Amino acid sequence: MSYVDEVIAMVVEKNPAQPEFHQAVKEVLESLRIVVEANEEAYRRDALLERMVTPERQILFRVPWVDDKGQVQVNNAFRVQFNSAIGPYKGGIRLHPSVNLGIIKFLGFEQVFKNSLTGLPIGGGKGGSDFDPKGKSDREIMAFCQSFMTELCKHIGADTDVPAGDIGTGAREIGYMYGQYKRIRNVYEGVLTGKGLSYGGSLARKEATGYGLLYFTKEMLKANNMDIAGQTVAVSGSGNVAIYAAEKATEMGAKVVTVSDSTGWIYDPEGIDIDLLKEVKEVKRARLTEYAAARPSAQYHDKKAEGTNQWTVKVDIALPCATQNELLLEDAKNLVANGVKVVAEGANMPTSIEATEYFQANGVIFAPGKAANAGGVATSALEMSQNSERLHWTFEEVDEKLQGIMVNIFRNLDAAAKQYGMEGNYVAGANIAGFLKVVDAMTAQGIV
Ligand code: NDP
Ligand code: 2IT
Repeated sequence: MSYVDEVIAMVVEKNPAQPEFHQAVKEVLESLRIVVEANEEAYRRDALLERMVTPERQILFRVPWVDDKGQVQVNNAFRVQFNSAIGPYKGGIRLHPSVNLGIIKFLGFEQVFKNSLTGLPIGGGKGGSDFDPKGKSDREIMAFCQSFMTELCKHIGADTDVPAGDIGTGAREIGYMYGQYKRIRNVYEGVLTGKGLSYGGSLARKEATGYGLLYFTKEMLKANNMDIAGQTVAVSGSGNVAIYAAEKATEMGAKVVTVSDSTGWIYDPEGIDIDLLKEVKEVKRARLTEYAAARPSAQYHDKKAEGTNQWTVKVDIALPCATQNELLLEDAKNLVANGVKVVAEGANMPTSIEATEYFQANGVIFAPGKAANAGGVATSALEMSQNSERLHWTFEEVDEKLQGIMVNIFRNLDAAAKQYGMEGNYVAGANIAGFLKVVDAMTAQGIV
């Protein structure tokens, strides 16, 4: 058996019931075959792949909190500190009822390569809890966040591990967590990113993942003699990433005709009204039915009742921005049949391996999330820099740096794909480029 196959088999055997983690490891290692084969002897001796797929540290804890009825609730929480070869652990905190250790490990593993691709000094980690923020009062959210941080604060720090937002964790949750960290540790430091602007947050961090996705896509299209202006776009999700992806795509002259949430999706042939979407999602925290009610051109589709989703619409570009495995083979077939030309992942691993292969086999330009959505964590690293020098940069300064970073990421993975004889395979290019830097640092630092 090849070294890659041995390690994939080992991961499946040693990490039972963690299908998302298996999937992420398979996707990465499969595309590293050529690099691993060229260095097999040294990598085997150093157990390099075994160390790459095994988190440096995993912290599992309970989070007890009191709900508004006086009932004590208990949630499971995780922080997986995956790899610190190139910098302090860095990655978001996901609050969603589906969260389990396998999901946090898949996200932490992806984050290692993503953070490497940014070119900035950040290692990879991820955290979260099966707490469901939906329908909770502000006081309940605060109670959970404070209890969560009461334990987590023992394991993180501005030079150790710097969490941020992800699904279910936005500015409100980061604020409550930051307050509790400061209270217990008695230090005012950049231990979290995505903070509010009044207490150390960075301008453009909120917009960064969605904007970065479009800066990356624009550069990728340029290399393929295409442009974003004039294209029709399907976005999935209607959270932080989706909103700012839709906003930047619209600014660049595209027409975004769909957004979605976990229960339904909107088809708006006039183009999504970004201000209305923000009002519904960011201010009212309401469902997309409210968007449809306020917008005559919009049609609301219930996913369960109709058995459809936004990937059935005819578009040129698809931007999955909600969650993992939200774009499956069947969806890929629908999109290809409708003439899709480009798919760029705003979410982490939204496309299944089979769907990705189908796109690649059918000439669709495909950008993996670990490259295309790296603008969020890259801007988090810029927030860390500003906190360290105790200064604030202007929106334009941060946005300009973000554009430079996204263009560089594309150029690096494009070059890596070409160097290894896989021109146009941006999945392989991203995995190889991200991997090589981490390997170099791990090798230099000895067996740790
Ligand atoms: P938000 O919580 O702001 O929004 C998530 C959106 O996805 C919501 O519209 C939500 O619908 C939908 N969604 C979540 N879970 C599911 C599910 N199981 N099935 C269907 N729809 C779902 O999260 P973000 O926008 O921050 O994150 C979206 C994706 O982008 C995630 O994969 C995240 O890991 C990734 N990402 C985020 C970054 C960031 O900076 N925030 C950076 C890089 C990647 P509903 O409200 O109904 O639950
Ligand atoms: O998946 C991701 O890159 C994020 N959720 C952002 C992480 C960060 O540290 O900003």
